[in-house]
Amino acid sequence: MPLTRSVSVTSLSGLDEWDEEFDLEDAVLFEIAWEVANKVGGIYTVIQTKARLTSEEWGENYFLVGPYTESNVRTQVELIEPTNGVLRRTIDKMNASGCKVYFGRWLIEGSPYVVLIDVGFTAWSLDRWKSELWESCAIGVPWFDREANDAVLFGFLTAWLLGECDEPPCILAHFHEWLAGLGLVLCRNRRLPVATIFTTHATLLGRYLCAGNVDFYNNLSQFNVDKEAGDRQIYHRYCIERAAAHCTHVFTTVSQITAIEAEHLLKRKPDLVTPNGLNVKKFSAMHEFQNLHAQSKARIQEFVRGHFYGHLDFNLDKCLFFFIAGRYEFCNKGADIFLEALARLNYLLRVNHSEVTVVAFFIMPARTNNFNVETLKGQAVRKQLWDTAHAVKEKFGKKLYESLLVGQLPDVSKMLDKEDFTMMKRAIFSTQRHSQPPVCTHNMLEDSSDPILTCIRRIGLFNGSADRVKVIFHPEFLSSTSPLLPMDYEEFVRGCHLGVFPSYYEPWGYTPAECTVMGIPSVSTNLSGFGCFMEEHIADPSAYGIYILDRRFRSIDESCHQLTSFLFQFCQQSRRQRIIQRNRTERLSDLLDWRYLGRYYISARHMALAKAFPDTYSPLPVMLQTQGFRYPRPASVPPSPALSRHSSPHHSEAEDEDDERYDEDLEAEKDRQNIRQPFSLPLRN
Ligand code: U2F
Ligand code: UDP
Ligand code: G6P
Repeated sequence: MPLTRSVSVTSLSGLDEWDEEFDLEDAVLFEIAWEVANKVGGIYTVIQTKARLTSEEWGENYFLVGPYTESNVRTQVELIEPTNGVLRRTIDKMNASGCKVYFGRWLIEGSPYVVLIDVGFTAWSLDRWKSELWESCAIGVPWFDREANDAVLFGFLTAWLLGECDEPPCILAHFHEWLAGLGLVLCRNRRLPVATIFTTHATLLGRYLCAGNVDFYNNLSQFNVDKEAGDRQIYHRYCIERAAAHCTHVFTTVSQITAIEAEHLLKRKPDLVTPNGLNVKKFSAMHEFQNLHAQSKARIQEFVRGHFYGHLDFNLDKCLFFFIAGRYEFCNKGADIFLEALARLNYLLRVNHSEVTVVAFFIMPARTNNFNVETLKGQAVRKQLWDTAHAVKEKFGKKLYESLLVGQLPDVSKMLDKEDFTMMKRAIFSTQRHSQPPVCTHNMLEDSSDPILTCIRRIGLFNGSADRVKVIFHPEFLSSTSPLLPMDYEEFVRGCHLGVFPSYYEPWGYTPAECTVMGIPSVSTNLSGFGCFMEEHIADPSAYGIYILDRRFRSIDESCHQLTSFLFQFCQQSRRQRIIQRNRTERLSDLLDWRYLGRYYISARHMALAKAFPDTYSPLPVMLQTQGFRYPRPASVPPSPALSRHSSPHHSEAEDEDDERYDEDLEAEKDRQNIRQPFSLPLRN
């Protein structure tokens, strides 16, 4: 076991460097979550993207612990013999006592070791463990809550695993979310020599209360938490979550806003905020991400050509693609105010005779029974037109070639014959359509009560030809194998112009963060962890393509109004302004890279080790925990791109592109000369 590991952060352009040696003795780190090698929601993204950095730091002494599911293991995990002697003995012992515990490498960047526990295999112990839980912690779990039953099994099994690993002097166990939290409670209850961290990515009550149309943030301190949990039949889950938050040595949440929520709803103030990062991949060519935008946009344009066949009366070159994506929580994710703002934008673009058309995509999974015929037909018609054009082009080319071979210029009137015209006329006839292009790409099971469709019916955004805003609802996550829109989510995001995430409840919000590292501007809110984090770190976020909507101090109507003005401003930008803005957005990637944000996890780990093993460890100096960075206002242009002036009197779109690199270099140079303003992050309470 390596005795000392060093953390070296040296290549983050502009952000403070951190090159320290931390003495970790021979500590072992277990990170425990229900979403290890098991994609359910955002916690999977946290663990999967962080794995490389944590593996670099902890090497052979890092183990992720999660549930075993055959399908996940088949596609993501290479099962191997345990490499660590203590762990091998522990796993053998557990397996000899009627458990099924597997060991392997998770095939992601960093290839971390995983210990996967088959909770179903030990279901025979459920009743016994439930009574033990009742006797030791007074938490009673009802039989019908399957997820809570899994939490009990997983909790007892992880506590068993950690209790058996008795050889290394210092075990550090990091538990994520209530589903894994019971293991922590049991470790403490059994007084195991384990340093513990509990990270909550949202609170159970917060999620439930917000989904129920409660004025959440104005009443945070007034909720009768036990009653609210009881009314929603989640009292037992709430008890597990609250017990984990109180038992742990170090309690963390993903954002300041969730820290406040936790303080009120779980009654413990988090010790530290551990913001979520991403594994940022840098391209060797600076403008590579711009090229990728152009390529992906072309593929979205193809889809739009098919979808709007027969009604393609708008200029695709002046068409902007907006999108919202994520779990289908209509109000929590802000789909409600996005639709309202789109209706207002439609009006503004019309009365201002704008040439811009906006296509707004809603990518939110709902219950469907497959694609609808009209949508599939659109793509078939487009393909047929393409094939026809191609066939005519081939014949035309051949005749032209023959003519040139004999030294003659072709007689243009004879290049196309009657048959060609018939074929082309037939193709044009097939594009006739009497209905409007559909709003929804699938047959919805609950069409009449679906919140997005109901709202669209009310505001009347039916993809009419006079509408400058068109809507496409794709109620399924994207996939490169789809017959309709064969793109994976990342490609799709790259091809869009703006991500719109006006969430009301969003502890962090990976979707706008993902947009940022791909250089795509986005709208988030000051009620989302990401929005607040960016507001804190950037002097003028909107100049960097980070539009932060005020949903905290404004009414819904005012927020809609502000969102409409963001969208309208965005539509008024020239191509050059969009390109420059994308460059700026992409420059923020370093801030969201685990190589920068990983330090908060490091701090949390040291804090926990110092609390549990004070003779061996001391917490990191405060400076290291709070050092921060603030992006200055871009030096070269006024704050809002919509207001920025052209640097020469007139530009065509083509000239705009030529100027792009020059402008960007100039701006980067000015930024370099600008003094970085040091600041202190109030992340530590
Ligand atoms: C937070 O996201 P989560 O991943 O915690 O949120 P969900 O994915 O909605 O998970 C909440 C619960 O819903 C269940 C899942 C959890 O108990 O097991 N669930 C399910 O059963 N089936 C599904 O298809 C999806 C969920 C937070 F909300 C974000 O803002 C953060 O970005 C994220 C990462 O910190 O954590
Ligand atoms: N996402 C996806 N496919 C899609 C749309 C979204 O994989 O078609 C992913 C997206 O990349 C993001 C996650 O869904 O990582 C949503 O995470 P977020 O933190 O925004 O919300 P959560 O669902 O965790 O509350
Ligand atoms: C990228 C490409 C350019 C292209 C531009 C389109 O910057 O490198 O070649 O013209 O995207 O930008 P737009 O915002 O109009 O999609």
